[in-house]
Amino acid sequence: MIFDQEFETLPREGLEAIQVRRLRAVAERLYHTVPFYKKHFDEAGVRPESIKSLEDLKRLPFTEKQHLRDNYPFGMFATPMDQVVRIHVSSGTTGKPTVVGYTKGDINTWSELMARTVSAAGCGPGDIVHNAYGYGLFTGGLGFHYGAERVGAAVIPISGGQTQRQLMVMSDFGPTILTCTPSYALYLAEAAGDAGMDFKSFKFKAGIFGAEPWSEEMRQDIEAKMGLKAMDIYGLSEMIGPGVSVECIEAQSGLHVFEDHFLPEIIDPDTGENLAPGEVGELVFTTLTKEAFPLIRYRTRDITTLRYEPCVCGRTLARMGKIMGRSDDMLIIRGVNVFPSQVEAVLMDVKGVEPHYLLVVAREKQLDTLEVQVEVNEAIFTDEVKGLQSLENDIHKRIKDMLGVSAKVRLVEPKSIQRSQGKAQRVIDKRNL
Ligand code: DLL
Repeated sequence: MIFDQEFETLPREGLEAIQVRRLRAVAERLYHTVPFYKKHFDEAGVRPESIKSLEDLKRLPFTEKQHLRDNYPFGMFATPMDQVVRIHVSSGTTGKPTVVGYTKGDINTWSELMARTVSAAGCGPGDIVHNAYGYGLFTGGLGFHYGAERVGAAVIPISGGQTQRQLMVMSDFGPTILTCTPSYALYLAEAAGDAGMDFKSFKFKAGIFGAEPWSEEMRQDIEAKMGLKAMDIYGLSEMIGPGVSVECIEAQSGLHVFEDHFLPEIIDPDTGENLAPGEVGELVFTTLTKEAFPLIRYRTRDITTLRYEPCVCGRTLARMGKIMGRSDDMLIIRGVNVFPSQVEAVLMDVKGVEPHYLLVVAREKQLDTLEVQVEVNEAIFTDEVKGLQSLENDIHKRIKDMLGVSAKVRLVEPKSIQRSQGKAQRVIDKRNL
């Protein structure tokens, strides 16, 4: 279902004309309202009035996470505080969080974008949305809440945690759409099994999963175990939260970027040069309609691709690939670049292995070591030592062949790796880099 028929299917020339107009307006507004941007533009020697085409975007300087830190908490806001009606933060793990603000208009835009998002997964009036993204400072819970209400669906604002209660609600209320992180979805499925329930007997038709990386192989596993269509959704607090891009249920092939609000680019993370469609690099976004917290060429650190062919669903919006990882959580192990999602893809292809794993990176005698801990199912775990040994060897070989690194593989007992109710932690890096 396409929520916004006009804007999601605009011919590209029409879309680009809107983008240029909005780009120039936001650059001008930031230049005059946010001291950081005035200085930043002046130092780069660009005047916002000189923006005449999308090509001119390249001349604008990047905004980095550090700039947001330097202006903590409200220094990047482009409206006075009496216009701000909501504050969220990004889910950083260390130090002070990044603070983001919304005007009434921003909340309205966000609700529209989330309405587009849930519609893309087939959610409309009559659906019941079991929303297990965290409510609070995290953008996930409230973002989905407003979008689901906007399309006329009924929302169960259950938030994360209290897994047993979640199962009771799922079984008694019959929700049709599940929204949570992919790792929490798997945990819910597992907990249902433990409680003697068959997750597939619930009424879910689709799940909208995101906020953390997950591989195509993980999708297949989730769909098979949970009996629903598993859709990928991407977003980040600095843009708006969830509601930046989403897959459509028709193709499940790339995430449609809501380009009339967020202008995407892919750059080489080392040189900052723009890359061609299809090339792998870092995603950069410019907000085109945000009022309280607009950003120009914000470096997300997320690694993916962009392509522009129209989709079978009818949307003309560019599609980004699944996020392969972040440039800052890419592991460099003995000089080889490894994304945790690549290891995940290898593991998920092995029979008997469960989608719960942990990568432990350390350094011994100046050499990096990678240990891959992965759970196996009960049947395999109770097998003889010989069977386990040969499975370990098999995984070791696959990782070596696919990624070019030697990993120590440790098969661990079912349910021994910590489950997450929000974003999963997959990597422990013990090196002091
Ligand atoms: O995670 C917003 C969100 C909520 C997205 C609910 C989707 C669903 P932050 O806490 O600011 O915002 O974290 C943003 O999470 O830069 C990516 O690194 C990662 N991320 C988000 N979605 C995906 C995804 C929310 N589908 C950061 N695949 C982003 C991979 C994702 N990584």
